[in-house]
Amino acid sequence: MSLKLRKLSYALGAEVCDIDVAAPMSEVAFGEIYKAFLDHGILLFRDQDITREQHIEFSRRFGELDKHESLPQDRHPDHPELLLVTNEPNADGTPSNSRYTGRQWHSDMSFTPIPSLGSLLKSWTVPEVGGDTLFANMTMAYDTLSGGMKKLIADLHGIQLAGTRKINYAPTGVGRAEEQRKLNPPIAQPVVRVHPETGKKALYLGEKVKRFDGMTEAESLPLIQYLNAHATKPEFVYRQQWRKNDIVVWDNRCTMHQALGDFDETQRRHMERTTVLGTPSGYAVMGG
Ligand SMILES: O=C(O)CCC(=O)C(=O)O
Repeated sequence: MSLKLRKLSYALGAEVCDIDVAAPMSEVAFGEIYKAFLDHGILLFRDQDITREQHIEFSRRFGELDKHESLPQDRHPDHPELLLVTNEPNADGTPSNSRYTGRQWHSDMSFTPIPSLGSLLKSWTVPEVGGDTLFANMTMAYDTLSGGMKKLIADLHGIQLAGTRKINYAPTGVGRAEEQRKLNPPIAQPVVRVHPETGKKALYLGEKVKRFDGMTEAESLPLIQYLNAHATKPEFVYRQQWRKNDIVVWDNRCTMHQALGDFDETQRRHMERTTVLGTPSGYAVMGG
Protein backbone atom coordinates (compact mmCIF):
# COMPACT_ATOMS: atom_id res chain seq x y z
CA MET A 1 0.00 0.00 0.00
CA SER A 2 1.21 3.48 -0.70
CA LEU A 3 -0.45 6.11 1.46
CA LYS A 4 -2.09 9.09 -0.18
CA LEU A 5 -1.26 12.03 2.08
CA ARG A 6 -2.39 15.65 1.86
CA LYS A 7 -0.70 18.21 4.10
CA LEU A 8 -3.14 20.03 6.38
CA SER A 9 -1.06 23.08 7.28
CA TYR A 10 2.45 24.45 7.15
CA ALA A 11 3.10 23.52 10.76
CA LEU A 12 1.70 20.04 11.12
CA GLY A 13 -0.85 17.46 10.11
CA ALA A 14 -1.69 15.36 7.10
CA GLU A 15 -4.91 13.87 5.83
CA VAL A 16 -4.73 10.21 4.92
CA CYS A 17 -6.97 10.00 1.84
CA ASP A 18 -9.00 7.08 0.48
CA ILE A 19 -8.70 4.79 3.45
CA ASP A 20 -11.08 2.76 5.59
CA VAL A 21 -9.45 2.33 8.99
CA ALA A 22 -11.82 -0.54 9.82
CA ALA A 23 -10.73 -2.64 6.83
CA PRO A 24 -8.13 -5.39 7.36
CA MET A 25 -4.68 -3.79 7.37
CA SER A 26 -1.32 -5.55 7.22
CA GLU A 27 1.54 -4.68 9.57
CA VAL A 28 3.35 -3.12 6.62
CA ALA A 29 0.36 -0.94 5.73
CA PHE A 30 -0.06 0.16 9.35
CA GLY A 31 3.69 0.83 9.47
CA GLU A 32 3.22 3.45 6.76
CA ILE A 33 0.47 5.09 8.77
CA TYR A 34 2.60 5.07 11.90
CA LYS A 35 5.53 6.61 10.03
CA ALA A 36 3.23 9.37 8.72
CA PHE A 37 2.00 9.90 12.31
CA LEU A 38 5.59 10.43 13.49
CA ASP A 39 6.39 12.67 10.50
CA HIS A 40 3.33 14.92 10.68
CA GLY A 41 2.31 14.94 14.39
CA ILE A 42 -1.35 14.54 13.57
CA LEU A 43 -3.29 12.54 10.97
CA LEU A 44 -6.85 13.09 9.78
CA PHE A 45 -9.05 10.27 8.43
CA ARG A 46 -12.32 11.55 6.92
CA ASP A 47 -15.59 9.64 6.41
CA GLN A 48 -14.95 6.86 8.92
CA ASP A 49 -18.48 5.62 9.50
CA ILE A 50 -17.32 2.94 11.93
CA THR A 51 -18.53 1.39 15.18
CA ARG A 52 -17.13 2.03 18.64
CA GLU A 53 -15.53 -1.42 18.57
CA GLN A 54 -13.81 -0.58 15.28
CA HIS A 55 -12.60 2.76 16.66
CA ILE A 56 -11.09 0.90 19.63
CA GLU A 57 -9.60 -1.82 17.44
CA PHE A 58 -7.90 0.66 15.10
CA SER A 59 -6.60 2.65 18.09
CA ARG A 60 -4.99 -0.53 19.49
CA ARG A 61 -2.70 -0.59 16.46
CA PHE A 62 -0.94 2.46 17.99
CA GLY A 63 -0.38 0.76 21.36
CA GLU A 64 -2.03 -0.30 24.59
CA LEU A 65 -5.10 1.76 25.43
CA ASP A 66 -5.82 3.66 28.61
CA LYS A 67 -8.94 2.57 30.51
CA HIS A 68 -9.25 6.14 31.80
CA GLU A 69 -9.04 5.30 35.51
CA SER A 70 -7.78 8.84 36.06
CA LEU A 71 -10.92 10.37 34.46
CA PRO A 72 -13.68 7.92 35.51
CA GLN A 73 -16.51 10.46 35.26
CA ASP A 74 -16.09 10.87 31.53
CA ARG A 75 -15.78 7.24 30.43
CA HIS A 76 -18.25 5.63 28.09
CA PRO A 77 -20.45 3.40 30.32
CA ASP A 78 -19.87 0.29 28.16
CA HIS A 79 -16.37 0.99 26.81
CA PRO A 80 -13.77 2.19 29.35
CA GLU A 81 -11.38 2.73 26.42
CA LEU A 82 -13.60 5.58 25.21
CA LEU A 83 -13.64 9.00 26.83
CA LEU A 84 -16.66 11.19 26.11
CA VAL A 85 -16.35 14.82 25.10
CA THR A 86 -19.97 15.78 24.71
CA ASN A 87 -22.54 18.45 25.41
CA GLU A 88 -25.38 15.93 25.17
CA PRO A 89 -27.24 16.16 28.51
CA ASN A 90 -27.21 13.18 30.89
CA ALA A 91 -30.19 10.81 30.96
CA ASP A 92 -31.69 12.77 33.90
CA GLY A 93 -31.46 16.02 31.94
CA THR A 94 -28.51 17.47 33.85
CA PRO A 95 -25.69 19.01 31.75
CA SER A 96 -22.88 16.74 30.64
CA ASN A 97 -19.74 16.78 32.78
CA SER A 98 -17.50 16.79 29.75
CA ARG A 99 -19.02 19.65 27.79
CA TYR A 100 -16.00 21.89 28.37
CA THR A 101 -13.30 19.22 28.14
CA GLY A 102 -10.13 20.40 26.50
CA ARG A 103 -10.93 24.12 26.45
CA GLN A 104 -7.34 25.03 27.25
CA TRP A 105 -3.98 24.21 25.69
CA HIS A 106 -2.88 20.82 26.92
CA SER A 107 -1.30 17.49 26.08
CA ASP A 108 -3.36 14.48 27.16
CA MET A 109 -2.59 12.88 30.52
CA SER A 110 0.35 15.25 31.18
CA PHE A 111 -0.92 15.28 34.80
CA THR A 112 -0.15 11.57 35.20
CA PRO A 113 3.21 9.76 35.51
CA ILE A 114 2.49 7.95 32.21
CA PRO A 115 1.40 10.67 29.80
CA SER A 116 -0.28 9.54 26.63
CA LEU A 117 1.57 8.61 23.44
CA GLY A 118 -1.36 9.67 21.29
CA SER A 119 -5.12 10.08 21.17
CA LEU A 120 -7.70 9.23 18.52
CA LEU A 121 -10.78 11.47 18.56
CA LYS A 122 -13.84 10.59 16.48
CA SER A 123 -16.61 13.07 15.73
CA TRP A 124 -20.09 11.56 16.05
CA THR A 125 -22.16 14.74 16.03
CA VAL A 126 -20.89 18.18 15.08
CA PRO A 127 -22.54 21.60 15.19
CA GLU A 128 -23.54 23.36 11.99
CA VAL A 129 -20.39 25.52 12.17
CA GLY A 130 -17.49 25.68 14.60
CA GLY A 131 -16.59 23.34 17.43
CA ASP A 132 -13.07 23.38 16.01
CA THR A 133 -9.88 22.11 17.64
CA LEU A 134 -6.46 23.78 17.48
CA PHE A 135 -3.22 21.76 17.39
CA ALA A 136 0.26 23.22 17.94
CA ASN A 137 3.60 21.80 16.82
CA MET A 138 5.74 21.79 19.95
CA THR A 139 8.89 20.62 18.16
CA MET A 140 8.73 23.68 15.93
CA ALA A 141 8.03 25.81 18.99
CA TYR A 142 11.18 24.50 20.69
CA ASP A 143 13.37 24.72 17.59
CA THR A 144 12.53 28.39 17.03
CA LEU A 145 13.56 29.53 20.52
CA SER A 146 16.87 31.35 20.90
CA GLY A 147 19.93 29.53 22.19
CA GLY A 148 19.71 31.57 25.40
CA MET A 149 16.11 30.58 26.05
CA LYS A 150 16.87 26.93 25.30
CA LYS A 151 19.64 27.06 27.92
CA LEU A 152 17.36 28.77 30.44
CA ILE A 153 14.60 26.16 30.22
CA ALA A 154 16.76 23.06 29.70
CA ASP A 155 16.38 21.70 33.23
CA LEU A 156 13.02 23.18 34.23
CA HIS A 157 10.06 21.03 35.19
CA GLY A 158 6.50 22.35 34.91
CA ILE A 159 4.00 21.14 37.50
CA GLN A 160 1.01 19.76 35.60
CA LEU A 161 -2.31 19.96 37.45
CA ALA A 162 -5.40 17.86 36.80
CA GLY A 163 -8.82 19.46 36.82
CA THR A 164 -7.71 22.93 35.73
CA ARG A 165 -9.98 25.00 33.56
CA LYS A 166 -10.18 28.51 32.23
CA ILE A 167 -12.07 30.77 34.61
CA ASN A 168 -14.47 31.99 31.96
CA TYR A 169 -16.27 28.65 31.81
CA ALA A 170 -18.98 27.75 34.29
CA PRO A 171 -18.14 24.89 36.65
CA THR A 172 -19.08 21.43 35.43
CA GLY A 173 -20.20 18.63 37.69
CA VAL A 174 -20.12 18.87 41.46
CA GLY A 175 -16.63 18.11 42.67
CA ARG A 176 -15.37 17.16 39.21
CA ALA A 177 -12.11 19.10 39.49
CA GLU A 178 -11.65 17.98 43.09
CA GLU A 179 -12.12 14.33 42.13
CA GLN A 180 -9.67 14.65 39.24
CA ARG A 181 -7.10 16.22 41.55
CA LYS A 182 -7.59 13.59 44.26
CA LEU A 183 -7.00 10.82 41.71
CA ASN A 184 -4.10 12.65 40.08
CA PRO A 185 -1.67 14.41 42.43
CA PRO A 186 0.53 17.07 40.78
CA ILE A 187 3.26 15.77 38.47
CA ALA A 188 6.35 17.71 37.42
CA GLN A 189 7.10 17.15 33.74
CA PRO A 190 10.21 18.27 31.86
CA VAL A 191 9.59 21.53 29.99
CA VAL A 192 11.81 20.19 27.23
CA ARG A 193 10.81 16.66 26.37
CA VAL A 194 12.78 14.35 24.11
CA HIS A 195 10.47 12.37 21.85
CA PRO A 196 11.19 8.70 22.64
CA GLU A 197 10.87 7.64 18.99
CA THR A 198 12.14 10.54 16.86
CA GLY A 199 14.70 11.81 19.40
CA LYS A 200 13.55 15.39 18.69
CA LYS A 201 13.15 17.93 21.48
CA ALA A 202 9.76 19.53 22.04
CA LEU A 203 8.30 22.05 24.46
CA TYR A 204 6.05 20.36 27.02
CA LEU A 205 3.91 22.92 28.81
CA GLY A 206 0.33 24.11 28.27
CA GLU A 207 -2.20 25.82 30.50
CA LYS A 208 -2.29 23.09 33.17
CA VAL A 209 1.10 24.39 34.35
CA LYS A 210 1.04 27.28 36.82
CA ARG A 211 4.61 27.09 38.10
CA PHE A 212 7.97 25.41 37.69
CA ASP A 213 9.19 22.97 40.34
CA GLY A 214 11.33 24.87 42.88
CA MET A 215 9.91 28.27 41.89
CA THR A 216 6.89 30.34 42.92
CA GLU A 217 3.89 31.00 40.70
CA ALA A 218 4.82 34.70 40.50
CA GLU A 219 8.33 33.80 39.31
CA SER A 220 7.13 31.13 36.88
CA LEU A 221 4.00 32.50 35.25
CA PRO A 222 5.54 35.17 33.01
CA LEU A 223 7.85 32.60 31.40
CA ILE A 224 5.12 29.95 31.16
CA GLN A 225 2.81 32.47 29.49
CA TYR A 226 5.56 33.57 27.11
CA LEU A 227 6.37 29.99 26.09
CA ASN A 228 2.69 29.04 25.64
CA ALA A 229 2.09 32.17 23.55
CA HIS A 230 5.18 31.43 21.47
CA ALA A 231 4.14 27.81 20.91
CA THR A 232 0.62 28.74 19.80
CA LYS A 233 1.50 31.40 17.25
CA PRO A 234 -0.65 30.92 14.13
CA GLU A 235 2.33 29.70 12.12
CA PHE A 236 2.78 26.73 14.47
CA VAL A 237 -0.90 25.80 14.55
CA TYR A 238 -3.39 23.71 12.56
CA ARG A 239 -7.13 24.29 13.01
CA GLN A 240 -9.29 21.20 12.62
CA GLN A 241 -12.78 21.92 11.30
CA TRP A 242 -14.68 18.76 12.12
CA ARG A 243 -17.08 16.91 9.88
CA LYS A 244 -19.13 13.98 11.14
CA ASN A 245 -17.10 10.74 11.11
CA ASP A 246 -13.67 12.33 11.16
CA ILE A 247 -10.97 10.61 13.17
CA VAL A 248 -7.94 12.65 14.17
CA VAL A 249 -4.96 10.99 15.81
CA TRP A 250 -2.38 13.25 17.45
CA ASP A 251 1.02 12.66 19.01
CA ASN A 252 0.83 13.97 22.58
CA ARG A 253 4.62 13.90 22.87
CA CYS A 254 5.21 16.70 20.39
CA THR A 255 1.88 18.53 19.99
CA MET A 256 -0.66 20.19 22.26
CA HIS A 257 -4.25 21.04 21.50
CA GLN A 258 -7.26 23.04 22.59
CA ALA A 259 -10.99 22.58 21.93
CA LEU A 260 -12.68 25.86 21.04
CA GLY A 261 -16.06 27.10 22.20
CA ASP A 262 -16.66 28.68 18.79
CA PHE A 263 -20.14 27.29 18.25
CA ASP A 264 -23.78 27.57 19.21
CA GLU A 265 -23.86 25.53 22.41
CA THR A 266 -27.56 24.76 21.98
CA GLN A 267 -26.43 22.53 19.11
CA ARG A 268 -25.01 19.08 19.81
CA ARG A 269 -21.31 18.23 19.66
CA HIS A 270 -20.44 14.64 20.55
CA MET A 271 -16.89 13.29 20.31
CA GLU A 272 -15.29 10.09 21.63
CA ARG A 273 -11.61 9.59 22.29
CA THR A 274 -9.31 6.66 22.80
CA THR A 275 -6.03 7.32 24.57
CA VAL A 276 -2.87 5.35 23.81
CA LEU A 277 -0.60 4.80 26.80
CA GLY A 278 2.85 6.33 26.62
CA THR A 279 6.07 5.83 28.54
CA PRO A 280 6.75 7.03 32.12
CA SER A 281 7.70 10.70 32.42
CA GLY A 282 7.95 13.19 35.26
CA TYR A 283 7.82 12.83 39.03
CA ALA A 284 5.27 13.45 41.78
CA VAL A 285 5.51 16.68 43.78
CA MET A 286 3.82 17.88 46.96
CA GLY A 287 1.23 20.64 46.55
CA GLY A 288 0.51 22.42 43.30
O1 LIG B 1 -13.19 18.09 21.77
C1 LIG B 1 -12.14 18.41 21.25
O2 LIG B 1 -12.07 19.01 20.20
C2 LIG B 1 -10.84 18.07 21.93
C3 LIG B 1 -11.04 17.37 23.22
C4 LIG B 1 -9.76 17.29 23.98
O3 LIG B 1 -9.12 18.26 24.22
C5 LIG B 1 -9.28 16.00 24.42
O4 LIG B 1 -9.94 14.98 24.21
O5 LIG B 1 -8.18 15.98 25.00
